[in-house]
Amino acid sequence: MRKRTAVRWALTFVVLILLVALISGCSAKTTASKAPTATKRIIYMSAVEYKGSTSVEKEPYPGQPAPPGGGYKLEEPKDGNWTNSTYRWEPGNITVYQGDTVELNIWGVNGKEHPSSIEGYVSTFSVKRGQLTKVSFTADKAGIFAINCTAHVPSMQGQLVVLPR
Ligand SMILES: [Cu+2]
Repeated sequence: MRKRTAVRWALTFVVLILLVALISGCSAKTTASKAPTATKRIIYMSAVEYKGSTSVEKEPYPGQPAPPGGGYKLEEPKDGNWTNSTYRWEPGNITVYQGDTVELNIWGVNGKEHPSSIEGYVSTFSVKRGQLTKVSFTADKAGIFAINCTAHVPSMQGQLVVLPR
């Protein structure tokens, strides 16, 4: 009888130790997501115009005008075909760490000119068709910042994501 009680106590003790180990293991902070040291990030982007077209035979022309601002275009049918297009940054979102030095290299694929800015970082820059525009800055503030082209609103808005260090 005594032996059995001792075994029971020993088992209870082992279970308690395992529970404590499990709970402390779950609540331990993870260190895997630590930011790497500040670095120079060279990022390549493009100013692009996506286009789509079809025939009125396959799909009726939508009729309503495209939203204003120059970011969207909808052209009335010509010879039975109608087209639509939109301007975008490609990629639209870029991510860096706070403290990184950033060099954006932006190629103008379509659109004569894209007068632009990066909220909180770059007050003005311009991307022209067939030219590479370099935009450099130090990402000293964490947050999400709009990359805006004022000629193609609202679709040509990207986001600079600066992760806190
Ligand atoms: Cu634009």
